[in-house]
Amino acid sequence: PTGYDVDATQEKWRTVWEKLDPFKPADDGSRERRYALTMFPYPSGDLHMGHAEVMALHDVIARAWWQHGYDVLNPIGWDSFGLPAENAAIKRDENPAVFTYANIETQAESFKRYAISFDWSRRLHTSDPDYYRWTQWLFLKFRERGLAYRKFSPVNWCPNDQTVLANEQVVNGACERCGAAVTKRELSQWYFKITDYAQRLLDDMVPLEDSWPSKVLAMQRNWIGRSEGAHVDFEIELSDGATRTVTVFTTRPDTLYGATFMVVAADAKLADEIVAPERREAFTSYLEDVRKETDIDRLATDRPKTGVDLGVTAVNPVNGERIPVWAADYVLADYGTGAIMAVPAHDQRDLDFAKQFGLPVRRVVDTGEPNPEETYEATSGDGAYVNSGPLDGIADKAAGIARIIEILEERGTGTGTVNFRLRDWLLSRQRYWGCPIPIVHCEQCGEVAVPEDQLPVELPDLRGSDLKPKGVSPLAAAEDWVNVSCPQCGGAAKRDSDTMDTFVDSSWYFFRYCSPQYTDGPFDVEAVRDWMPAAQYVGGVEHAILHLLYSRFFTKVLHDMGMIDFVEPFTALMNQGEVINEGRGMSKSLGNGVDLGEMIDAYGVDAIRLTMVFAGPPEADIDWADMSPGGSLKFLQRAWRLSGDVTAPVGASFTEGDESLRKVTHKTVHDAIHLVETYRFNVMVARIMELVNATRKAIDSGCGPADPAVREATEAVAILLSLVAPYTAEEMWERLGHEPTVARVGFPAVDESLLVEESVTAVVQVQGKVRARLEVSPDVADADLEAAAMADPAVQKALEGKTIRKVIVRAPKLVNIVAG
Ligand code: ANZ
Ligand code: ZN
Repeated sequence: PTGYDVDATQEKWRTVWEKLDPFKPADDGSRERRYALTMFPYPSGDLHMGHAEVMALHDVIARAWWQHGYDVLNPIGWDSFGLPAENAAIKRDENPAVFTYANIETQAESFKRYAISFDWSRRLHTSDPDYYRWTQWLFLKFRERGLAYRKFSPVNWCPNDQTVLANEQVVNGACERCGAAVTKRELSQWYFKITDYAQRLLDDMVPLEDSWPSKVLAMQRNWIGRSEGAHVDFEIELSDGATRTVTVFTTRPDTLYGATFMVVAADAKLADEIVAPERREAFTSYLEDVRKETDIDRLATDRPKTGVDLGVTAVNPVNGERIPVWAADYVLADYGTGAIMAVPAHDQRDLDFAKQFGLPVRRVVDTGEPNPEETYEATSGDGAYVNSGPLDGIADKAAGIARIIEILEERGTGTGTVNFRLRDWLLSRQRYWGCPIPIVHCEQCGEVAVPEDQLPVELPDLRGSDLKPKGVSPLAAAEDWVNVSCPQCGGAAKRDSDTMDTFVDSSWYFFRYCSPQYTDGPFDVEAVRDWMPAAQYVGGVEHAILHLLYSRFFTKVLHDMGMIDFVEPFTALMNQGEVINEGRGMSKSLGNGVDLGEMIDAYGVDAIRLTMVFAGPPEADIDWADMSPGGSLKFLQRAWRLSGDVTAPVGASFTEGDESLRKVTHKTVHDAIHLVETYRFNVMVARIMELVNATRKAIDSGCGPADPAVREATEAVAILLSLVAPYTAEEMWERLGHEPTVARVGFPAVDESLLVEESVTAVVQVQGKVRARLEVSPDVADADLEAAAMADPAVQKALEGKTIRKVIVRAPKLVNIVAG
């Protein structure tokens, strides 16, 4: 009955578009280029509601750029290495590639049906040897620059996935993927030296301030965790009479005179090395307990403090005071130097510890608050120094810190320093389905890089039971693969059997998109110069730290290698909200999942896309239970019907059309363009809806369907709708007598003269004398005009001390006030 056949329309236009290939950039410099990037999917199953949302939002931007006349790069690919495929392969006794590439095909088909304006010719998969060849190449380049190295150290270990995890992949002490409690293991692992870039990763965020979500910037800053302070050297008197220097990191060197004990991380090597023989037993048993705790537990402020006295003494470098040295869990081994000077009066953790073990408290800053020595409430504010020798008399923190650093540096017992929370990026994994590390271990030559002309080091064809986690990489057991001759000496050697974290693959894929078939390097530097940095990146806030930090790091290294001339990969970032249902995240256990395929079958692609875009601001969550895809479909049918009612011919002169409808049309187009640029897509949709209503009214009870303004309005609806509902828009465009594709016809030119709001001058008289002239709309209401007159300062002045007797309003021309 509606006449609009959703399924047939989808079928029809997909075929046409595939032939037209309208979203392949010309890439010849004839138009200004813009790169619209969206976070590439992981190929687990088919697309879901979350993909549908992010892609609908992302595509509004890409399609708007096409309509603006830009040459747009909007590529798609797959982040196709990773654990879930490997786990599935073990269950099915297959190679992970089978599951992976089947899912990729399913998702690609769904993306095509969903009509995202991708350039399909640039499709890439990170698990293709053509791709990972260059991941390996980059690894070797990083290594040449000293930015990839191997070290033996305690690492996070997931006992369930049987692999190490980066710090970033440990969430509240649990594995980010499977939720198992993470333990520590001593292993030799590969790292990227991201810490060399800590300061630049911070500094380069400044220009992103207005174009990245402040939340993401704050999370990155916090993760990098820059602290200014000092290293202070204490001499430790060991029980055998020897001494050794221990350096602490402090952000408050100015409180040095208040240090009443020292604390060393119980699990730091140092503690084990300095503990007095008579304290060793107590220390060892305490250390066993500490090993079981997570960092989160250890830093919690609300749990009772624990620790052991190590039985040795530290000497304060400025006053020679001898203070006891303790081991405790609240000091972390891998932050700062793993040792602190405890200043209980001005640090609550130290104060709690002092109280627990009866250690002295000495105030050295008088902040005007009650004395912490009595209250056991540490004070951390500014104030006058007391009990602090040369600092006494100084009245503020900054000056105090500067002065004590001067003193320490003069005496050679300390230096001002900056400390970062950021750790190097642990990149090796003991799993199969990842990019092999292109290194050979030779007994004679040690670590040897695989020569560039032998890349890629391809994965051997393993399947099922060969892949079962064994604590060492399954690749180590692939004898034929792992045993090679050394590229340097020709002797017997073994390949490195670890694979890379998949975040390595995703740290540079956006460069590859610029020249995906390039064979002389990871990317063609000229293509990257043409397209990058990406003008817009759209994706989930769950990548606020890991992926975005790593990608920024890679970009800086590529810059330093001289391959690119910019330092930040993504000029603007947008984080979409989450699609939830009945107020909660969708999950199998809650039974509230919504199937995207079923939704599309029921309402059509356009109605789902429109619902996603119209739901609210892009960054807000969408509760599907509150959505009305049926309502969206009804609206699309209304819009579609307009295209059948228009009777003015193609090419009719719009300037002869009905002026009031023309004004609505031009104002809508003008505003819609602005609304897209400011990410207010939902408001833009609301405006299109208003234009549809105005056009319907004009047809039914206004200028009628033959008026050129009706054609103009309906064409504008089709063009604007092409950003959100591509099938409906294309169908309308055809019914209006045009050739496909509406997606590339360009935004209608806005006639500025039609945007001017008319106004008339209203005169305000008091006692017959003109006191003010107001510019008002011709259809201003009497009450509004009266209020505007009364608010005018000149009118108020004229009325001072008088009583208003009568107000005569003749909108829009006159307000006459009688007073006395
Ligand atoms: C003395 C002091 C006095 C401190 C005072 C604070 C206040 P952020 O800002 O996080 O860098 N600290 C240093 N290394 C530590 C470790 N490995 N584990 C736990 N705590 C550690 O904090 C730096 C401050 O945290 C340092 O400054 C040190 O305590 C502590 F009134 O030194 B402070
Ligand atoms: Zn060798």
